[in-house]
Amino acid sequence: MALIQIQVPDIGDFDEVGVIELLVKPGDTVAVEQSLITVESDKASMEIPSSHAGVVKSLAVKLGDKVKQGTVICELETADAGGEVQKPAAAPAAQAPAASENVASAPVAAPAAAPAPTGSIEVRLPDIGDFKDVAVIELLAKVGDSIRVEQSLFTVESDKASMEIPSPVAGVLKELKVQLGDKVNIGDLVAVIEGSAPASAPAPAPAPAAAPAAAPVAATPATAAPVAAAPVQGAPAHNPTVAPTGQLPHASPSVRKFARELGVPLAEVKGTGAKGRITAEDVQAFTRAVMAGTAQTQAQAAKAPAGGGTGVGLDLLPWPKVDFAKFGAVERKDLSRIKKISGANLHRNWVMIPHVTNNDEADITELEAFRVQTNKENEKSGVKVTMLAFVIKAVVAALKKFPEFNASLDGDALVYKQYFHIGFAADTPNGLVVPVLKDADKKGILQISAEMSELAKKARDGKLGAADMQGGCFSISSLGGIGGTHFTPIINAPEVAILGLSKSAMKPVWDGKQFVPRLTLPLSLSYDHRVIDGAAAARFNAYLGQVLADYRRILL
Ligand code: CAO
Repeated sequence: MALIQIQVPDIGDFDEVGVIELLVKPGDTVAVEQSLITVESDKASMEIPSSHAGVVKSLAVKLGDKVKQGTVICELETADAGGEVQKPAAAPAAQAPAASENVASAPVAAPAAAPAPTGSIEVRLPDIGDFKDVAVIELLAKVGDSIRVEQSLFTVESDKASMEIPSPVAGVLKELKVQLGDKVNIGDLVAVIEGSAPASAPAPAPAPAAAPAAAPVAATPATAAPVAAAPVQGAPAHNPTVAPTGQLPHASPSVRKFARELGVPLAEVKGTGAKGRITAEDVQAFTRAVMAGTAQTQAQAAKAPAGGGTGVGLDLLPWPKVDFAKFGAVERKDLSRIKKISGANLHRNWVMIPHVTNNDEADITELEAFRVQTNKENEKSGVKVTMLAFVIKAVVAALKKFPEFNASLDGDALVYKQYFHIGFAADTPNGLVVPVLKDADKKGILQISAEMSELAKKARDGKLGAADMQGGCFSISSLGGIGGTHFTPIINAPEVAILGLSKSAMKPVWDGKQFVPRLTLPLSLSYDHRVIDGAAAARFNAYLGQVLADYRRILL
């Protein structure tokens, strides 16, 4: 075991660069080459990797610190036996473009110090360290732009660093030879500039990388003088004709990579780091918000329905955070798996479907008498008939009469189903599930009752398979065995309606001459108002009531 100090290696002429991200914390185990911190100048950001493997004992830098070569980043406990202080190896190639060993001491001829070239000048990618195939991630100038010396032309990015590549000469950009996503290497022709003497060349700036910056890097065509652009620190602000650097989201290469892996459009993420920098946490928060439906990417918004609307989230207040234990004893229990899944579905359906509930009542006096009689006659069969079986069959008749209730929205179209699979909500110890009784139109009341009780048992035993819960056209939620007068059931998307049954009760009903006692079943029909009009819902519910009041109507 040895305790060693990891220092900032030679990062070229970068002097006093700011620490913008801490990528490890005490206690973390780091591998060789694993990034420890991210530093940033105004033209480049780079991650500084560890020269050794070990466990971080303490961090010697904090956000906002300025560091340079030799600054201690952290203390690492390594398996090596060795000295107390271990100098970092010469900056690894992958570390940063600016980190080639010879940079700091190399006599760099700053482009602005050279005589201003004229005519067509080929700009080639300078030596940016041992980088191979770095990606062009942002174009900062376009053909026809007037370019100043050291004005950034485009940004490249490796997995550890991103940097802007400035023009070594002033002039008009005649050709930009790179496109977004291109992979470039040292010596690649990246632009052609029609040279002109700059009105006032900026003072020579130290070039952090590119020792051979001023040297021709490839065969020189007779007509054009090749010049390698050098990444320059401290270059002047951009020309207003150039797309502002701000268009490129301000984030470190690792955060960009993270965002790319998740498919997060970084330009839409709000940065909460220093100077609006996007952190990994920002990307995570954005992803969470999109997944929760409280935010939308621009691409999602563009796909919004023809009706228009920005469709951007609900932008609600955050959920209240209360320390309940402050007010009394509490016990915390995780939600069951079923509750988590059904909760997410119910939430989506409630938020996305414009629900309206039509309440009505059915006179089931005769039907109940028939049900009781049927159960008596079938006592030995072991199959108990409940009102729900009759309602399922009556619902099938109503679906046949009002086909838009047996449909699903698919974009701007309505898909009408020619089968009749009816889901029913079943209360289980672990939460709500909705098994689906298939082809209810082809089955009699006894068969429906038998299958329903089989499915309800499977539900309670947690044995329902996925197929048992798929293919539903319309759902029924019956609370009749429990109580209540009316309620608002939530539609089970992509269905367009659901029927809620409450407890039937004897009520006095006026028959034209007198009040008579009638068994009355409350019907609560929630419907998707995008598909079903209020009048249609009232007709559906009224028809259902008529069928339940006189079951012979099913035969008509
Ligand atoms: N009015 C009065 N009594 C009713 C009734 C109604 N509308 N519906 C059923 N009953 C009676 C039954 O006749 C039965 O009485 P007996 O025990 O005297 O025979 C009793 O209530 C229990 O019925 P049941 O619940 O066993 O049978 P069911 O066919 O009505 O329902 C099932 C089956 C699986 C739907 C039911 O057990 C269930 O889980 N219901 C809850 C559904 C639910 O949670 N919905 C809410 C979803 S939204 O959160």
